[in-house]
Amino acid sequence: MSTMETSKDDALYEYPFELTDVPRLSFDDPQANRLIANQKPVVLTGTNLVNSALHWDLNYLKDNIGNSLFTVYQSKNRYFRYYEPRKIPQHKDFKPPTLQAEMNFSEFVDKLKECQKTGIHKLYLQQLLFQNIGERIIKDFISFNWDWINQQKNLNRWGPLSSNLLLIAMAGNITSVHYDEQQNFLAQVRGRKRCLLFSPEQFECLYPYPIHHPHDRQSQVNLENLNLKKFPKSADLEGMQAILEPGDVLYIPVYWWHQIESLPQNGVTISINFWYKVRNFLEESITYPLTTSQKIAIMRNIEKMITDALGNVDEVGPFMQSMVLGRYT
Ligand code: QVQ
Ligand code: ZN
Repeated sequence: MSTMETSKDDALYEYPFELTDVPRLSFDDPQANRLIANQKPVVLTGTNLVNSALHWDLNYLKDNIGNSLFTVYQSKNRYFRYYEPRKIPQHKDFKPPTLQAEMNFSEFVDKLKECQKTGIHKLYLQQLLFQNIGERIIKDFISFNWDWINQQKNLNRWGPLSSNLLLIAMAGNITSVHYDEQQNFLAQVRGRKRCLLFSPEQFECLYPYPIHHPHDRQSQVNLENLNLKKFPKSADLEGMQAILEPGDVLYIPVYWWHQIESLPQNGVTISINFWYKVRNFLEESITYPLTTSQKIAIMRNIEKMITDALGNVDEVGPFMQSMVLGRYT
């Protein structure tokens, strides 16, 4: 068994590509801070970041989180691939892979019990924290280790905290592989999560959807069923993996691809993420060679500009092909 697997992980799906372990270091290990400074993934132990939430479970949250509405995604299978509703009008044939509903927490708990019994649907509660939630939860939230995480933000010259997402998943849920444009500390509160990470350099192996597509930033590749005919370069994938336990904090660097699976166990998994904006690198003095992240940011800007200039998403592909086929290929 690799160092990653423990007896309870016998059933971990074996991917057909290499997965090295994400380093797991104490938060006060200088190597941990070096990895974060170099935008490399690391699992941090001992941060106490969300220790004040480690007692959270469904009953406690139901009794204390208040009556506000929560966004809950429902999927017919275990996959939750994020999509942007505002980009759907440009893609008439797009079928949202999940249904999105708003409900209060006790409705969510009831629906969860029903889904766990029937096994027909999977649910995923994903709600930005701090929209008039109960004061017990606010007390727990205020007790997060903000000193440590603010120090990380300042040390690494990140932008402001943009949001905290409360994530409550059923066992088996998979958030499909994608990248975000923000720095992220993913804190595990309850249950265990298997996180796969791929560096931004693997961009060509993961075939992201076009920027104007509702699945912008999401990979077209199904890691559990590679289609080498359609996506031949996915054969060259090389990733990292981390199994998060309660109290662990995974640093997911901006533009790093990640797929998150809630491991089988009794009950739900609970996580809280901390997304930080990154400074616009164009405001910084640019040094060469450019980093891959900077090149991805440039590609995104060019794709947006072409899409806006053409005013028709169907023309973007042919336009870019005419620019490069036979000239740069
Ligand atoms: C999960 C992020 C992770 C979460 C779903 C969206 C979150 C994410 O499944 O743990 O924090 O960047 O992708
Ligand atoms: Zn993400």
